[in-house]
Amino acid sequence: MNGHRVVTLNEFIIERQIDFPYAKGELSRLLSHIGIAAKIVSREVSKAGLVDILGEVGTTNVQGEDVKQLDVYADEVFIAALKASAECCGIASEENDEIITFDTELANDGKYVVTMDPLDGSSNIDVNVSIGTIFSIYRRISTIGHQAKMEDFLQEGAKQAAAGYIIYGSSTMLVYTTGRGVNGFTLDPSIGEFCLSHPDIQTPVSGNIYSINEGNYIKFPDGVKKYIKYCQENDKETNRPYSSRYIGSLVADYHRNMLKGGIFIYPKTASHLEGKLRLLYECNPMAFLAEQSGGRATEGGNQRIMDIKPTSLHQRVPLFVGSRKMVDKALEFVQEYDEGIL
Ligand code: P6P
Repeated sequence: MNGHRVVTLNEFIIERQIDFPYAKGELSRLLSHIGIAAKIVSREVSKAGLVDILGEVGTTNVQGEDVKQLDVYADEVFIAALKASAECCGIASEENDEIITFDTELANDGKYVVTMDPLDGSSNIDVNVSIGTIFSIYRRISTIGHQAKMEDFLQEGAKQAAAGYIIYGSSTMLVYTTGRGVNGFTLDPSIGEFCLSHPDIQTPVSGNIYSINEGNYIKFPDGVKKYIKYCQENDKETNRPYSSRYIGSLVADYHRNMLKGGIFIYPKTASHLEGKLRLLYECNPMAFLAEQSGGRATEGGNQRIMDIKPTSLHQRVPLFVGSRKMVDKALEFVQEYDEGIL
């Protein structure tokens, strides 16, 4: 270590609590419990390649434990940690059709609700590609002392109290914002702590990476097709075309573009007018992180992702997110060629 003090996630959360003069530590406790769940899931994800030894899903492994699908396992771990925090009164999870409430006195007094995708991109587990947990935290608007209600979860993304993701990759990182910038923490397995490794992350205002599933090219609106062709021409500043980088795991594609500069697009198509990604636990958290690190996130027009009023838990919206100048340029093509169609 180069002599700098190692700042752990919990130390950072406590130190930053002064940013919120009225904070009584509830959000801090909630974030710390998310960190605990992340360590547990990280341990299991790192063993995923050993499932053959540990036993196939649906069987019992050498320890006599039931082997679960990792995304079901992650869902259970995060739900248990959020319940243990006693600060969360309800959860909307990609793995559950309906909202989850705990209906205990302790939980019903919780001031926050959480939306999450416990293991996004889990289809990539078998090929050892980075996957992630994505979460948003909102202050409840229903009456404290009672169970969480649907209205608590259908708030605009602009109402997020916090958002972040854990990326289970070459290392495990937790990246989050509470509206005071974006900070990244890398898990040091030797001490079992997330340590501040990427303070005050800034998305480069431009870049030369574009991320989109070009396998859907023929179904894209003309404006998106034109933007892809624009990326493939020589960039005037660098005199070379952009690079296409698409992992198929939102957290991994977003994380790379946030650090290096780039744009991620999952647009509407002729067959999926709403796109594929979920507003509550994929697009809103990424949009909060993007805006807090100097980037931009819209649904393909001038409407911010975070201004969309949700109407259902699992609704999908198109997503254009990343370096501000790149999103602006993509929207120029959309406005020129797609206004009013599709
Ligand atoms: P496609 C993973 O299934 C996911 O929800 C995101 O993580 C990812 O960005 C997207 O879907 C990939 O979708 O249609 O390109 O395979």
